[in-house]
Order: sequence, then C-alpha cells, then structure tokens
Amino acid sequence: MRADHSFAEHPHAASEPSQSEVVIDLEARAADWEIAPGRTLRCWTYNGQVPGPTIEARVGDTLVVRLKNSLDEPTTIHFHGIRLPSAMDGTQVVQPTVAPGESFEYRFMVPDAGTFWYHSHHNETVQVERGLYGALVIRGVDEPVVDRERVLVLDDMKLNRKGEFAKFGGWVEQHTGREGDVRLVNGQSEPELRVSAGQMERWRIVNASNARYVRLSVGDRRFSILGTSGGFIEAPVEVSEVLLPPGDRIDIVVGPFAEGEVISLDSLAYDRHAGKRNRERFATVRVGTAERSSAMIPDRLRTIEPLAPNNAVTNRLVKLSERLSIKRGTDFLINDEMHHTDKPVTVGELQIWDIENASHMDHPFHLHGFFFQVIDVNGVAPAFLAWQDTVNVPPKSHVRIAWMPDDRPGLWMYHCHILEHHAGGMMANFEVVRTAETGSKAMPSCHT
Ligand SMILES: [Cu+2]
Repeated sequence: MRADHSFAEHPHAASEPSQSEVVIDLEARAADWEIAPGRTLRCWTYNGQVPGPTIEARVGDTLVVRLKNSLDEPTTIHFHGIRLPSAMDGTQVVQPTVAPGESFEYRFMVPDAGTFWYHSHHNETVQVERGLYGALVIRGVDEPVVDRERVLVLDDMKLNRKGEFAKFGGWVEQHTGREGDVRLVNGQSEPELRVSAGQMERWRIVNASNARYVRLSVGDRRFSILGTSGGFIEAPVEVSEVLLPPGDRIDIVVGPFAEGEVISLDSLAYDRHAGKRNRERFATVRVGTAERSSAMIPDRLRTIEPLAPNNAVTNRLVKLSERLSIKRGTDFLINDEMHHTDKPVTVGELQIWDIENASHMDHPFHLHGFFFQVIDVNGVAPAFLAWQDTVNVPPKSHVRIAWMPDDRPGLWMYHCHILEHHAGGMMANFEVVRTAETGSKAMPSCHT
C-alpha cells in the first residue's frame, strides 16, 4: 500500500476561526508496507499505512480521533505539541492503555496553528519504530500563500539482512538509541520528490525517528524558516541548514529552483556524542518545467511577546544525567532518579526552568501539552524568538526555558525524545494544580 502525503495548495484560507468537528478513525494494525518498489516490510500502522494518515484541521476545530487497537499488544496515542486537556494526552498516567480489540475516543479542541504529529505513547521504542506515527497539521486563519505544501515525515529504520526489523540491539542500542540505515520520507526509502521550477513550496517537516538527529540541508541551498514546533516565528529567517532532533518539527519555504536541477535532501554530518553520522540522503528533489508562481510570503508572520526577561530567575532545575547499571546497561535520570516525579506547578505561575545536561551526549527535551520559549543556551539568547515543545540540550550544557501553565490542571510529563532514553528512565511526571484564586477561568491565550 502507498499513500500520497503531499497535498496541493490551500488558497482558500478561512477568514474566521473554524468550529467544526473533524472525525478520524485510526486503526492500529500490522500491515505489509512497501518502503520501496518491490520492497515490503511488516510494519505496525495506522490504517495500513506508514506514516498514518495526515490529520488536518483548522484552529478552533474539535478533533475526534477514534482509535481501534487491532495490534496484539496495548497502545495509546499522544498528540505531540497540541495544547489539549491532560486527560487526552495519551500517556499512561492519564488513561488506561487501550487493550487489543478495544477502542478509545480522543476528543479535544485544537487551539494553535502549526505542524504537530501523533504517535504511540506505549512501548514506544518498538511501536514508533515499526511505524505508529503520523503528521497533524493545524491551519490558522491567515496562512501564507505558497504554490504547494507538503508534509515530509522523516524516519529511519533498522532492518536486518532479510529486510525485516532488526531485533533489539542490547546495551549499545539502549545507551545510544536506535538508529537505522534505511532512511524514509513519508514511509518511502529515499524517494524522489518532483517540484516545478519557479515555484515556492512550503514543507512541514517532522522528525519521527527514535534517536536520529537530522541536520537538514536542502542541497546546501538557502531556505526560509517559517515556524518551529510551536507554530510561526515572527518573521521568516533565511538559513542553509537546521537541526531537527527526534520529535521536533520545522516549517520551511523552499525555492524557487531552476528547471533540471537535482537537489539532495540530506542530513549533514552530526555528532551527538553517541555515534557520529556522516552526510546522508533522505530524498532527491527533481526540478521539472517551470510553472507560474503565486506565492506570497509576508515579511511578518506574527508577534511573539517574550514570556520572561533575559535576567529571569530560574525556579526549577531539571538535570539530565546517566549512570551505568549492571542489570540494565545505562540508567537515564532526571534529577538523579529514573522515572522521576517532579514537584507540581501552579496555574498562572511563570516557570523558568534550567535544563542541565550533565551527561556526555545530546538529549532532546520534550514538554507535553505546553509551549515554551528558550531564554538562553549556556547564557546565549537564541537567534530568534520561538514557541516550541522540543529543544536539543547539548552535553554539559544548560538550556533555560520559560513557560506558562495555563488553566489545564492534571498530570503532565516531560522527557527525552530519544525513545530508548525515555524508556530507560529519562522522564518525569508532574502535576499542574490550581490555586483557590485560579478557579476555573478559561484557557488564557499565553500564545497568540
Ligand atoms: Cu536522551
């Protein structure tokens, strides 16, 4: 089976927030999936395809995702990046796992435009590796006009000589995370993308890998960043590469290209201090005949108010570290504890967290359910202001973030998004609690 994960332009942007209900049935089931012509792999899929269907909705819509579990083991779905109620977050602290043969209905409003994704949040090292993930695109009322939009979901798979999923790689894989040599874009091994000369395309890129960092290059050409994991930045930023750790997304505009160009969509060499990768190809872009362009990328995309001053005082330390374990290989720790329970946070109280990576390798920090702003990395402010839910924390470094717990009390989680590290203990549960004054006021827009 194959599916087309690209879609044509969306020129008819809504002028008002939508309030429709978008209903999607997702059946988690094993299926044969063709990763290249004639090359089929037994995957775990949503609706028989890898990635699962791209879910599309508009800001203000209510998303109803009806999960049916036809796997032989329990599963759940996490909607990565969506500011939803705690009960819909898909973790095992907020819902029982969905047993084989059972169903579960997720229902929540989508308040923010951006490029998000959904994936299994149970036995993730296996379930996500085998294909249980998909993109989730939420459109706002005022989207830039582009000639074409594509969703590119990147992944890598580790296969054995028979072309089946390789078995768990023991202590080494538990330590470094699982990386494979089969690189996929939208479930296809190093596919060809055809673009028209003279046009500008918007690419929403998701890194769904267990552990691979993608240092994205579009044939070493310049491209513009429109948004990060938390939606638009303030103004397009031109770059020639961007680092996407596991779990992260980037929204870019590429082109125009010239007819006949062949461009390699690559991950540049990157050393995350757990195995260095050389430059590797994810896809080949072939530029065909010229088409007229009607793309209009505005100079300003939105305004982002800084949540905290640069001299904001840290009110929580989150220390990421590891230690050797004779029983398990490597234990991954938050504040010196595996599967940590962190202190509650109170609705409306600004959080300034210092995420310290005391280990020798990179870890991508992911906060469930809330966006944060990076204040500084080792004391240096980032190049541009952004909302995000995932940030890379380099070894022996400090990343300070600011975030505001809006009125969505309940149990939440943060963790390293290298799935083997998450499973190995580098995660924490914490509660968002109300004070008496907080009452039950509506969700404020901490995020415009
Ligand atoms: Cu990690």
